[in-house]
Amino acid sequence: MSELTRDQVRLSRRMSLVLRHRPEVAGLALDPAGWVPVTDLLAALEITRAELDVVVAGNDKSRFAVATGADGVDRIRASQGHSRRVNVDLDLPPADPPATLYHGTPRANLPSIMREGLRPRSRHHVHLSPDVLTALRVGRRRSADVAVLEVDAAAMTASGHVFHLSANGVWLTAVVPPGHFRERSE
Ligand code: HQG
Repeated sequence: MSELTRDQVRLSRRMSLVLRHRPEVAGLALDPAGWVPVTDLLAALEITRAELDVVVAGNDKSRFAVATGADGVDRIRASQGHSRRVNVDLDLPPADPPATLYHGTPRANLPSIMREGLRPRSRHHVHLSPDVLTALRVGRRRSADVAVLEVDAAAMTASGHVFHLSANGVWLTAVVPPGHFRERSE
C-alpha cells in the first residue's frame, strides 16, 4: 500500500463519485454489474492509464477493481459503496461470514440504530468490517466519538440473513435488525 499524493487522493474521490454515486456527471453509464470500460473513464476524467493505475494500486482500501472481459476490454468498477440511486447489482455470491463482524458509527446514531437496527441508508447494503480497527476507522470518517457495534453474524446466518464479501474485504448485508448486535465495551 503506497501513499497517494494529494492530487491522487482527489482523483480517487472523483473516481468514487463517478463509479459509485453519479456516473452521469462524467457522461458515463455503469453496466448492470457496475463496470465501465477503462478507456471511457480515462476520456471522461481526462487522465492517462498510468494515472489511473497508480490510484487503483495505491488506494488505501483497494476501492476499485480492474478486470479484462472475455472481449479483451479492460473494465473498472468500485468494489462496494454504491448509492442506492445507482442501479447496480455487483452479483457477488453469498458468503459465510466470520461469527462476529463490526460496525463503527458516530455515537450520536446509537438511539436510532438501537430502535431500527442498522439500515443501508443511501447505499445498497449495510457495510460491516472484519475487525474492530477497521470499524473504528470507518466511524471516524464522520465523528471523533465513535461506537463500535459487534454484530452476531453467526446468529444472522442461522436465521437466514445473506452476506456477501466485496473484493476489498467489506462484508455486505441488507439490514441488521435489533437484537443482532450490541455495543462493544472497550
Ligand atoms: C448509520 C466507506 C441512524 C451508519 C466505509 C453510518 C464503508 C444509522 C451511516 C462504506 C442507522 C451511513 C460504508 C439507523 C445505519 N439510524 N444511523 N437506523 N443505520 N446508520 O457512509 O457504513 O471509504 O452509508 O452507522 O469504509 O459508514 O467510502 O455507511 O454511520 O466501507 O470506500 O448511517 O463506505 O468506504 O453511512 O460506510 P455510510 P458506512 P469508503
